[in-house]
Amino acid sequence: MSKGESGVQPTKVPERSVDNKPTIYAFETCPFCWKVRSLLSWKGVDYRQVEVDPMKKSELKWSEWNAVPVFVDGDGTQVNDSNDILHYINSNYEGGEKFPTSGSDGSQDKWMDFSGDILGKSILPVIYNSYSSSRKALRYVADVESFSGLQKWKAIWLGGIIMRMVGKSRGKMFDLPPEENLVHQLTVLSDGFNGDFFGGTLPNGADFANYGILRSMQGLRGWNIVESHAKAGPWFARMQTTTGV
Ligand SMILES: N[C@@H](CCC(=O)N[C@@H](CS)C(=O)NCC(=O)O)C(=O)O
Repeated sequence: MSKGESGVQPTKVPERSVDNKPTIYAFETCPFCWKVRSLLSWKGVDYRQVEVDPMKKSELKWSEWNAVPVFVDGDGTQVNDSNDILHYINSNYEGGEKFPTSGSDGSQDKWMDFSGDILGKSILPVIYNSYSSSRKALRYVADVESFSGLQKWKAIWLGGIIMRMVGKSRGKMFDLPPEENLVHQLTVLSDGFNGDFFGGTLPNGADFANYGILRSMQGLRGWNIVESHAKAGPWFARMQTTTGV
């Protein structure tokens, strides 16, 4: 559980924006971070990513909010929590059509909440289904140049054990077994599509939020479930083409 407040923070932290560019503090495999990355890419924003050590989170020690993503704009504005960050970027950046603001479209709000409350929790027991699939998901750290050898080892081996436990506990939230539950939740998700996207002919906040969650799974255990889903699979492909990530 994160301390601190979600949303736009009262104090600016310009020293935390890399090269004075919009900067996202993230883990490569974090589903919530992919939500933000997909919107930034769709808008064509030139941004920087600081890879946070998933075990110690040392790169985030300066922030009271100690979960990723944290967004720091070029002027130092700090925004916490993925849905708040999506709304901040939507309101403050040009490029692409703007989607409804928070609270102004009940359906968009509902599906944005679904991304974290249900879909984000449904993918974890599928990806982190065994110690070996958990280590596979964490193997990306081997390529992070800023991490030491020991950090990489800990992230893969200790992180693998922790994520396996997290996967198990998230699995208990649902009645169905993990794979069947994911299929079911993708079918529930598809009910929200309004033509090509949740937003109709263009993606809205619900599209970026749910796409990001699923994008974090691409190439990992269970990815075939998303790819082969009759409605969510083609929607995912449309979102990938549209966002370019
Ligand atoms: N509600 C937050 C959830 C963020 C979250 O749970 N991030 C995970 C990574 S996927 C995290 O930082 N976990 C580490 C921790 O909370 O200590 C959001 O939507 O941004």
